[in-house]
Formats: sequence, structure tokens, C-alpha cells
Amino acid sequence: MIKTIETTPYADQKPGTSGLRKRVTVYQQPNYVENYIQAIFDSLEGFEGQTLVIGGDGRYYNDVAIQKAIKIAAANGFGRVLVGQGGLLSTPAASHVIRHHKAFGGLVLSASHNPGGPDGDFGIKYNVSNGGPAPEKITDAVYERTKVITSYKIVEAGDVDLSRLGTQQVGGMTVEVIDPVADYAGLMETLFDFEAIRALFASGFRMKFDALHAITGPYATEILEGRLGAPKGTVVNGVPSPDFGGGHPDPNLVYCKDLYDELMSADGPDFGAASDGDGDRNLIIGKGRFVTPSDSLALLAANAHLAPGYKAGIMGIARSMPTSAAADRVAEKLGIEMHETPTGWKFFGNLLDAGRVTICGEESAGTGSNHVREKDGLWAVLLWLNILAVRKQSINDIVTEHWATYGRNYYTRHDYEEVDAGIAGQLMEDLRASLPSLPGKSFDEVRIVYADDFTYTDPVDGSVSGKQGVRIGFEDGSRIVVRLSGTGTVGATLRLYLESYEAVGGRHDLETQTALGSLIETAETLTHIKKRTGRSEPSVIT
Ligand code: VG1
Ligand code: CO
Repeated sequence: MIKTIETTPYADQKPGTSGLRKRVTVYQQPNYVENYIQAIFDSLEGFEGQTLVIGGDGRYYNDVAIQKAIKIAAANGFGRVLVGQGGLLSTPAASHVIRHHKAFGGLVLSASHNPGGPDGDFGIKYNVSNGGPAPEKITDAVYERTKVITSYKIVEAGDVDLSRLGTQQVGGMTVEVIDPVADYAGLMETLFDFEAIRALFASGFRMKFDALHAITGPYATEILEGRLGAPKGTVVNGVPSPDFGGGHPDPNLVYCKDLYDELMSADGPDFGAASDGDGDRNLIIGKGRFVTPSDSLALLAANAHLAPGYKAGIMGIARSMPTSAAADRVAEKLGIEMHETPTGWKFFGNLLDAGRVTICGEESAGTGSNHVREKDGLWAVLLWLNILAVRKQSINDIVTEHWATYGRNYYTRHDYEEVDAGIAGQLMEDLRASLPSLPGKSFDEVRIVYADDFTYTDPVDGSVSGKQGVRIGFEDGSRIVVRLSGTGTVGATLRLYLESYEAVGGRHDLETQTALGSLIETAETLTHIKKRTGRSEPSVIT
């Protein structure tokens, strides 16, 4: 029985960088989930009888939201829902399931690297038929719809048993509960040389993968320990928990400090890795060497041909604007296209669909390829393993050789979290207003050559996205970027990105914060972030 329920709009359902992320308590308001999902369906056309994929990272409220989503999908006329067992699907696996089963789209329920639990965050993101996050054209339409919505449709039915594999019926729609890992693991086997990686583990190579009590646990356990023969215990914190074991599922050096310390010790493992809440980010640490995400993108692009899935070479590389230019040097050497896009994976979709790029990455620990339309944490780990199995060198050697060939882009990001939104907004406005006066000025005897607010014109469909972050570039290739986060749920988060280039033959062994010391000071002079926020230090340095 389909029921139409009257509702009133919420004013705050504007999707950010990656879907609608809010506190769980916000989502628990009457009809909050229902309004948003109905607004998504109202903004789409032609899904009658089609397949919708639903899955999430298992965080608190996942189960409640999924039952609602299934019943609203049935009432709106979808023909079939594919849902991961237990409601689980990592973000890259959801992307693959959408593509593999030719679904119309999918709902990915996650707040990614944000903490979970009753006081944590929740999120809903809509992905389109290519498996990628909906483009701005759709997210803008959804937001407009949420502001005027007056009713939603839902079937009256009992809950679906998400623990049972196989098909069930909900109000005339088929719901198929699928193994969340199988399709994805199968895809990985087509891309990488599992035999070579098996031999690497058999030779005594030791690895530690920290799933941070989040979604990659089942995937990493099946693939690394199950199919690749890594010793039991290689995967730690491998059982997803609704509040991520009370932790912060963000794979950076702050929240993975223990893993980092282990890798820096002489008797630690050869390789350390971690992924975030929804499985699309990656942290890569070799013995004695942390690999920055920007460097990792460049290294993976330069070595991808060593894996079977990329043996014909890559078509091009894309990186988000704040990501360091290390990958640009690889593209130049390979003679392939290089693209600079705004922050957020949705901007890579068109380039990947058009076959113009094969590998994409962001400084925020996101790397991926044309195998899906999301960034993919475990994919990056497996590509690293494949490269290590072929090159038979340590990560440290591979990284330092790379710098010797291409030069080194020193890079860091300073986050100021939960800043007063008014102060942060005003700071950005004032900074923007100061931009025209900056070119030509010198700091530490280095001249500013450009200062702008990044505008992206999509080379495939011509769509234009403005105000994507302030960038100030210097004549020696160094760069300061400032933007406001679009994934936070409390106040505002200011992100300051700093980069400098040390050419081939230069000093490649400096500590990052030291190497960037004078640029960090210049950034404060130009932005007054510390002064205006009253913070003496960033909340997180990555
Ligand atoms: C952040 C990152 C961005 C990433 C986004 C989603 O966005 O900077 O690179 O694509 O999170 O990642 P923002 O707007 O807060 O800077 V995930 O793993 O949270 O889906
Ligand atoms: Co994520």
C-alpha cells in the first residue's frame, strides 16, 4: 500500500562536497530522511522499474535510514533494490555494484571520515548510473526541491531482513540482499597481479592494515588475508562498528599515530595502510617513510603500468586543485593529459567517462581510477602492493628515486576546525577582495605571480563551477591555497594548503613543516587565519 504523507521542508538540506552530512540528531528529526530522499527522487527522471543500489558504512542510523529508503524507493516506482548484506557497502564497492548491475543509481549512506554514533555524523549521497556522485546540476536541483517539498511517498510494509542473502518483496518491488564484498573482490582480481602479491607475502613481507573499525574490514580481510595469503592478523580493527569503536575513522597521521609509530620503528612491518569510515580513502606508510597522498598519486600514476589492469599505460591524470603538482610532472613526462578540478570526486566523473583520464587523486588521501567512479582506498593499497611485488624495492627507495627523477613537491595541509562560521566566511571574503592587489608583491624575496579564486570549466560538458578556493602562486612554483570545507557538520573548517617545489638535485630530505616554514609565515601574513580565529595552531596538520 502506497501512502502519501504530508511534510514540511527543512531549510538546511544543501548537499556539500560529498552529499548531505549532518549530525545524527539532525537526521533524527521527523521526516528529515524522508524529505531528502523524496527530494532526490523528485529531481530524477526515468527510474520507473529500474534498479537502485543502497548501502552504507555501517555507522549508527544506517539501519534505520536504509529501511526508510527501501520503502520510499518502492513507493516511487523503482523495480528493484540491491542492498549489501547488513546494509553494508563501501563507497567504492557501491560504485562498482551500480556499474556492474547497470543500476539507475544508488544511495550511499555515510559521513565518511567523520565520527559516528548517536552523537556523531550521518550522511546520504546520491550516485548516478556511471557509479559516481551526482554532478552539481543534480545536487542543486535536489536542494531546490528540499526547500519546497510538501509530501513524500512510502509503502506500508514490514522491515526487510538485511541479514538474509537473496530476494524479498516490498510493496511490489524486489529487494535483493547481496554479498557486499564478492563483486568488488572480483573486480580487484581483474586489475592486479594477485599471484605476484601472493608471492610477496609468502616471501615474508609484512603488512598491517588498520580498518579503523569501519567498512573496509570485511573487504581487506577477504582480499588480503583470504585471497592474497597475508598472515592472519594483517588486518586489525576489522569488524565494522556503528561508532567505529569510539574512534575517528580518518586515516591520517593524527588518528593513525600508533600505526605510524610502528612503521617508524626498526622492527616494524614493511608496509602500513589504513582506510576511512566508508572505504574510499587510503593512508600509505612504508617502513620509515610516510607517503603523502599527493606523492602517492604521482607514484601510482608513474608505476601503474606494472599492474595488469593498466599495462597498456594510462590516458591521463586528474587531481583536485589543492593537491600538489607532483602528478603534473609525471603527466608531462608521460606526454599525457593533466587536469586540475575542484575538490570532490564528482568533478572527475566526466573526464573518466570520456576516457581522458585513467587515474585521479586528491590531497585528502583519495586516489582511484577508471575502474569505478569513486576514490578507492583498498584499490590504492593493492596497486601499491602490486608495484612492490614487481619492483622488489622498499617504499622508501621507490619514493626517494621518484624525487630524484621528478624533484620533490613539499606539501602540507593545515586545518582549522570548528571555527565560527561568520568569522571564516568574512575571512574568505576579505581574502578574495585582496587578490587583485597581490600579483607583483614579494614575500621573502619571492614574487607572487597570480592570485585568484579557482573557477573550473568542465572540458567535457562545459559546465562552470566558481568560487572553488583561493590560490596564490609564487614565481618559484610555491603555492598557498585556502578554502572552506564542504563536509563539516559544526561551524566552519578552514583549510590552508601549502606547497613548494625542490627541483631535481635539490634538498629532498628536509622535514616538511621546516621546508615550508617561510611559506607558512607568508600565508599568515596574507590571510590572518590565526589572528582572526584566535587559534595559535591548526587543529590538524596532514
Ligand atoms: C573533503 C576533502 C575532499 C574529499 C571530501 C570527501 O572535502 O577535502 O578532498 O573529496 O572530503 O571525502 P572538504 O570539502 O571537507 O574539504 V570523503 O572520504 O569524506 O567522502
Ligand atoms: Co570517505
